[in-house]
Amino acid sequence: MLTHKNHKDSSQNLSINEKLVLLRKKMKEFKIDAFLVPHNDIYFNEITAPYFNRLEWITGFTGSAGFAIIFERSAVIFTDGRYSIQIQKEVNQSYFKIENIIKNSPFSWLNENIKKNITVGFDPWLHSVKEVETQRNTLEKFITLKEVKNLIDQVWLVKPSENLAKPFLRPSKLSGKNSSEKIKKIREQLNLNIGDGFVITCPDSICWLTNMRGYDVPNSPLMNGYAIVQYDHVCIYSTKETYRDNPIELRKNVRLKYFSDFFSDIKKLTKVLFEPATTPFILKKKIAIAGIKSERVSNPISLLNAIKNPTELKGSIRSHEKDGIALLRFISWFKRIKINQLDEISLVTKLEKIRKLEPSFYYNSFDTISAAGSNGAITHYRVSLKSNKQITNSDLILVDSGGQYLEGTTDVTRTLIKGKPLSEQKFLYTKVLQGLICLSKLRWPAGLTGKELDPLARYHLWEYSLDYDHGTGHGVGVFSNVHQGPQGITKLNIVPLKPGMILSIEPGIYLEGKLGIRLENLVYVKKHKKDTRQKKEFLEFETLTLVPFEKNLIESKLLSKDELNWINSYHQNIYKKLSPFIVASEKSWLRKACKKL
Ligand SMILES: [Mn+2]
Repeated sequence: MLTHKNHKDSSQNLSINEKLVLLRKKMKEFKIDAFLVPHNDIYFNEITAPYFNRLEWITGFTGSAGFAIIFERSAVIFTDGRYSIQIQKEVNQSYFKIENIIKNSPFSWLNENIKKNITVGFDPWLHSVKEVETQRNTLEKFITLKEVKNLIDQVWLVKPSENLAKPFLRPSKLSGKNSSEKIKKIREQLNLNIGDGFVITCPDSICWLTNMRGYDVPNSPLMNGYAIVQYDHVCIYSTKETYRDNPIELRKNVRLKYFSDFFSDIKKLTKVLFEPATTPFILKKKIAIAGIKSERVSNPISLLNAIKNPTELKGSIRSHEKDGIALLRFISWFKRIKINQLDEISLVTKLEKIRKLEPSFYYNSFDTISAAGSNGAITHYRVSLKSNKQITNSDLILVDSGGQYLEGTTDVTRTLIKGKPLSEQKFLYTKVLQGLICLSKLRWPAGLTGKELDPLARYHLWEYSLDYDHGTGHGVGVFSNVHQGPQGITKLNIVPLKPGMILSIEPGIYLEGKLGIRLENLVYVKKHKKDTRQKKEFLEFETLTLVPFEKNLIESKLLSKDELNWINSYHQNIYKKLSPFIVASEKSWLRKACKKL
């Protein structure tokens, strides 16, 4: 599903400068001095449908995380370390100043840089209740936040269509729990009485609760919509015109209505419950106007959704077997084919073609990253016709990709080489691999968080004053978002790891202008057997990903005996799991790839 996006808006034929002129005219009309443009849509999706890509439209930046502030005469755009090289290539710096969002958030930037009275406009659908309230308290007195219509929409006249498709039901035999059981659980956790309504504006939570999926979000099988959970049923609200005056019953306890009914149905509730961090500010305003009782809660679904039940884990395991077969076909093709026929795009196309052979594969879980040589240093590089690089024998090739299978979601990174590697390439690859092994074989006392595990994946790099500018791992859904919270292995994540959670382990090393190496497996958390002496509960990871590492890049003499044993048994397990499903020629390739080191 790789789309080579055209950064020029051909339909309206406007340059970035012309768009900024139009927007600034509107800002004047609405009497604001600045306008906030976040990346997210009204559902706070990470990957947004083209219809919602306002940040891209006004700045040219295509990354999945960003935020711009447009002033009367200047503008500033923020993103994180993953996109620091990409943003310089995509965004014209004579119009936009570029800032690192981790070092300086947009609001602290405003506090530091604005020294006069200004009014900053924002779209109340795109900023959460918590964000607006916090910022109103922390911003300097002379900076006023003012709700306005989305001004980009006022000037972006030829938008791509919203393209909403009919959702589909996912059988309970794949989800492990039916929607009635899930609704009951939410009712109990939130103490919902008849007449109370819990508002959810997050598609991932809605789809989990109702065992339903859709086609509205690129790379994630989700349906866009808001929902109200009541005592014994859920009502979903979609902007799809078909449901106007024509609500449907999706399941016995799941209704689907048109979006305009959302606020009128809220008015009928005795009490509204919502999570401030993920609910758009507009909701708070509407509740206040209607004078309804409200209560702030944390969304119980995010944790329930993160802890996979045995059926969901079984599905994820199955999807990783299917993906392992696709990857073994891809890597063996890469090794076989003549080098002059290889460029970055050909890898992307071939891998997708191979994955598509599996009937339960829907589409890629994100745009494949295929990066040769120096392009590998651009952490979230996405190849375009312009950047496409021919592959040479000496290049390290970083391929980060994943699939959405009906059974589960995958995400895997391997770094490959065609020719004979240099000793520096082998050294760095092995250091990254040691980080992955260290976490993969770790056992830890129950209760630890991702923040506490993160340094272990960096230990072998830190020893040589090397590091990477991204988290070590993220939570992963089951036939849902490839990035799914609340768990994660990062410097900031303080969610205790619990059995059933799926995470990635993906350390890397990047040398700008030279190379990029990343290795990524998905794992899930499970209980480790108790020791009889202390009887303390310990946890460990079980690896899901079944893809051999690049043997040519492993410097065995740098590995301890334990690390060698880990790799050997990992490879042995791949062969055991995949060989029943593949033909003789594939078996013999895999046998070699998994041979003992
Ligand atoms: Mn990943």
